[in-house]
Amino acid sequence: MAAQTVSSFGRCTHAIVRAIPESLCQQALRTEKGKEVDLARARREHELYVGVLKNKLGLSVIELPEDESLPDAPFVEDIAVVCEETALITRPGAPSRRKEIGGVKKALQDLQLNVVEMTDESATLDGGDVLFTGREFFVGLSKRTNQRGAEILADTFKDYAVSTVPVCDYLHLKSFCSMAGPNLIVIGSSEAAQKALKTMQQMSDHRYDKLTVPDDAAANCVYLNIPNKGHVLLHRGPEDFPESVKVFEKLKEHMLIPIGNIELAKVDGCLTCCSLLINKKTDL
Ligand code: M3B
Repeated sequence: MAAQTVSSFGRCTHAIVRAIPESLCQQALRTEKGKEVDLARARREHELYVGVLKNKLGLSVIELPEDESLPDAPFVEDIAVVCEETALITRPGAPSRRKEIGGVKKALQDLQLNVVEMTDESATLDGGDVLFTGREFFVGLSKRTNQRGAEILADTFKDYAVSTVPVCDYLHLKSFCSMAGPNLIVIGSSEAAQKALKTMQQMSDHRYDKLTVPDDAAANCVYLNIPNKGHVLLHRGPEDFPESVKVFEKLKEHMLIPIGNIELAKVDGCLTCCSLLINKKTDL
C-alpha cells in the first residue's frame, strides 16, 4: 500500500477557497454561452459552501480575496493538486488562468507543503481533470490537460499509479465523476460518463464500488472523512438535481450536506472546483 493508507482517505484539516469577483459574471470562461450569472446568488451559494467547510465541519479555511482581474479564480481546484504533504502547482490549459497561480502558491507555501511547480511549457493540467481515489490517480486528457501534464503529475506523486482517460464531451474528467468514499466512485449516467468509467475500471487493479446518478453534473461531489462525524458528502441540492438527490439519500452511512450551486454551474463551476483540500499531519 502506498504512503497514505486508504483508511485516511478524505481526511482534511485545511481548505483553500477564493472569493467571487464581480468580473466572473461577464468574463469567466464557459462552455455554454448566454446564461446570465446572478452575482449575489452566486456569492450566497459560495458562502454557504465555505460556511459548511468552516463551521459545520471545523476545517481551517484560508479564504483568498477576490481579484477582479482573475474572473475564474474561485475555481482553485484547477490550480493545484495536493496529496499528503506535496502540492503540485498546475499549468492550467487556459492561458488566462495562469495568473491565478501566485495567490494559491503562496497559500500552499504558508501551509508548509512541499510545493512543486510545473515549469515545462509543453505541459498543461487542470486540477478538475485529476481524480485521486486514495489508491491511484486518474487524469483526464481534455482540451485543458495533456499527456505531458499527466506525466509530470506521475513524476511528482511517485507512490501512486497514474492512468489517463480521454475526455471529449466535457470540460474536465470530474465534470461527471468524483469520489463519495474510500472505495466509491460517483458517476453520471450519460454515455460519455459510462465510457470513461469503463476505461478507469479496465486500467485499475482494484475494484471500486460505484454510485450512478441520473445527472452527470451531480456526480461531482466533495467527500470528506471528519473525526467524530465520519463519512461526509457535500452534494448538489434538490433545487439543482432532485432525481440525483434521491440516489444520494440511499447512502445510509454518510452525513449528507446538500449545497446549491446553480449560479457557478453556469460558468462550469462545480462543488470540487471551489476548494483545495489539505490534510496537515502536524500543527502549523
Ligand atoms: C471549473 C472552471 C470553470 C471556469 C472545474 C469543472 C469540473 C471538476 N470558468 N473548474 N474544476 N471544472 O471539474
